[in-house]
Amino acid sequence: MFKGLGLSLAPLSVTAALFSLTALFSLTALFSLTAFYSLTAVAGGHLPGEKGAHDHHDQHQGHSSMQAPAPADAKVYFIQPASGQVISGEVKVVFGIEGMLVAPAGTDTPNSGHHHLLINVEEMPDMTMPLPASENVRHFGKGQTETTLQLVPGTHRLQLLLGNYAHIPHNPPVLSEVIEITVK
Ligand SMILES: [Cu+2]
Repeated sequence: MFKGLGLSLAPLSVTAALFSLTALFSLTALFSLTAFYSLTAVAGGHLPGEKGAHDHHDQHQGHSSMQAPAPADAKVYFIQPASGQVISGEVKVVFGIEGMLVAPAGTDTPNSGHHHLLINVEEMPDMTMPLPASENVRHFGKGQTETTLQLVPGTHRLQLLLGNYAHIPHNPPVLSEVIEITVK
């Protein structure tokens, strides 16, 4: 009787085990699908809570549209000093421009910009953003075309970069060659 019960219970246990397994797999499949859809939602569009990603998107679009086009032949260059020049005391720098006009910052005139002088800049700033202002990135937002620098003795690298009315480089950037001078 006991043995008989055992035998008759066995198929039931197998069925139950099979059923459990099936249920487990179904659940796993359902979970995977749900996870997949959630991931797709995140990748496809920003969720309402994803402020950071949304801001970045807006900012990027905003600056691209604020990047003014520049004619292909536009250029900026140093009228003085000459590359390789050795200078005692202050350094007078005169900026040259061709194919574009100098306009003060804040004045949105087509094909115009104002000069920025990059001094010993190791890493170029982001060309799609307003240029930072520092000792190494000097703005001439009043439309100046020359300046006088007090530099410590040694070699220095100078480069000109035009920025539009909002201090954003043009597309393509109007960038001079790098010159190197030595201050005694
Ligand atoms: Cu500027």
